[in-house]
Amino acid sequence: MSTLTTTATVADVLADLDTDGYSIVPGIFDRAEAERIRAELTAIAEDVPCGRNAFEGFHTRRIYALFRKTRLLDGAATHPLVLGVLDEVLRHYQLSAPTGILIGPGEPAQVLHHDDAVYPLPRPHDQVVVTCMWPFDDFTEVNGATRLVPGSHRWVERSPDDSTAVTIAEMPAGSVMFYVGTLWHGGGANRSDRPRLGVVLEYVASWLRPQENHILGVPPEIVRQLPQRLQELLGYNVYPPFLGYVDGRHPRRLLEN
Ligand SMILES: O=C(O)CCC(=O)C(=O)O
Repeated sequence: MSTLTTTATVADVLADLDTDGYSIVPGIFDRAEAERIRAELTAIAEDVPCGRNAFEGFHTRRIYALFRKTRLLDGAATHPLVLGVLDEVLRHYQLSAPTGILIGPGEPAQVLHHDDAVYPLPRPHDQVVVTCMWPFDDFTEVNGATRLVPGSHRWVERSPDDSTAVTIAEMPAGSVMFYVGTLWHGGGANRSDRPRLGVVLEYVASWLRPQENHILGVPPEIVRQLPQRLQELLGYNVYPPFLGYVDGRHPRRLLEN
């Protein structure tokens, strides 16, 4: 069962991830909060150009450096259900690619891919990436809901082809969808008349380089104001015994100056 109820536990999500590679939990944000986030990110996106290639989407606006631009996602990034799942799957992790994705009308479906493909790791391997997709519109087949290939997280030398069965991740705004880094998926085609907003908060094992360089993307004067757990997720952490030190010390010390 990859769509759970609002009261889903870490164990429920882990069971879905094991079977299908993804799990949907509705009702994390109520409608009003989801709408507030949608309004703020839509305003931010007004200054953002459309994508530069088919993967980003020529009709799609992507908001990068999210944690410099809004405080409304701090709670999503550190939600107890999310951290509980990540603790089990990745153990020690940080944010990799936090991105607001407004798929615009007329955008065709994105190529299916898996998020850990950016790391040259031979399959099979332990999970090193987990992505949380937060829809701030109702995701539908018409407006570009994420497309997934259930079970493909276990594929070793296989890639999707024309015969591959694809599931459309329809879900209400305010849900969270987890998927593991080996799962084949992609953004859907938007055949509606308004942009579809989803925020991906992708996390990676802390021994790997995150896709976005948050240390440069989010200035220290902002990071200083954030909860310690979020600072850690933005790169102010040390993977034992000492990956990530600065001048021989924990990077958190830099925030004390
Ligand atoms: O927007 C989506 O539904 C998924 C986007 C995605 O997978 C990506 O850009 O890597």
